[in-house]
Amino acid sequence: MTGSEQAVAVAHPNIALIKYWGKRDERLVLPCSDSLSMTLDVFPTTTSVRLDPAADADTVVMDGLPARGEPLRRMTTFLDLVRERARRHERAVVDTRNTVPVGAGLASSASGFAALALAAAGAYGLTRDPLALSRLARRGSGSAARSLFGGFVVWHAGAVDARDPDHASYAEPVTDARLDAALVVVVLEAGPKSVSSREAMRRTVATSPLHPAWVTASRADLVRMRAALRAGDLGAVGRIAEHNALGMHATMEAATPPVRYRTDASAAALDAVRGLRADGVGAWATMDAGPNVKVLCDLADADRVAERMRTVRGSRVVVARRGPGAVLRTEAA
Ligand code: 2P0
Repeated sequence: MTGSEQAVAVAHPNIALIKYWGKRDERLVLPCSDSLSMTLDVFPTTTSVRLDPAADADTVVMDGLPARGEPLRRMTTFLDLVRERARRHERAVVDTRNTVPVGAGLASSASGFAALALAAAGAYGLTRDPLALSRLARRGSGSAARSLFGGFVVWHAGAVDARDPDHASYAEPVTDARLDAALVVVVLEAGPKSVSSREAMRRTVATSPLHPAWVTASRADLVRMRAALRAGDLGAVGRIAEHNALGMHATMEAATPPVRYRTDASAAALDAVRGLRADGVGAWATMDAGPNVKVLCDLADADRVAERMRTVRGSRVVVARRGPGAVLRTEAA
């Protein structure tokens, strides 16, 4: 099969309700445990990939500026994998535009590598199979495997003794979820984070005595989370998600040296969420590799939750709902 030489893809970020924190294989990006997320309807990434037979290196433009250093290296390594699989040699011209602040703990690498995987597979004529695309996106960034799909999504870690571990680790939609929730995104700091999640995970796995216990607890959380989604039980979903996220932060704070993403502003936001619950509003917090807080609540309560979260000093609040999976937008013949 030959590539269509150019493709444009759009993907949205996802927020994990059961977190991915720690790899058992760095090269293949195989996680220590399954994770489960909700894809958002805000902050999409749009990425175009065009093959350039005359070029001797990939060119990447991110948000209008030429990419260099580590971001460029990661994308080139990813394109090398696509070329190897497609048995093609042409270099690519990549243009990627985020609508989310890079490095703000809002998973721009998830939407970024999901869009890049889909666009690169389109341009180089690789697979269109969604599960295969999620495996491919995983190689760019673990959480990207989940952004291939809309709504609630589970990413299987795959059995440790699987014959083909790469094949065994993929994401797929949770088709029996009976929940339509909002995630109120509370941006407290939009600057780049102090420690990358990749390095933070590495350090946690290598040095945190709490990590094995969290992985074990996370497996049980996932089983309970799936049941809660099937039952449409928002309260259970929220409680499990908050517990799982706070446990993840505890594991990294117990690493040497500690990784601490929580700030005073995060603590104020978590207090505001507890305050909402004390007032009888169903609201539960989750946090990722940064100070920002995301609040899960019923769609009907989203405006009230957003209003309360805006009282946290320095916050910028965006209400997100369930968003769509990654799509190819246009494709030159
Ligand atoms: C998640 N995070 O499940 C977790 C929770 C952040 C906290 O996946 O090293 O950018 O590229 O596989 O996917 C962020 O880490 O890490 C992440 P790599 P990624 O959403």
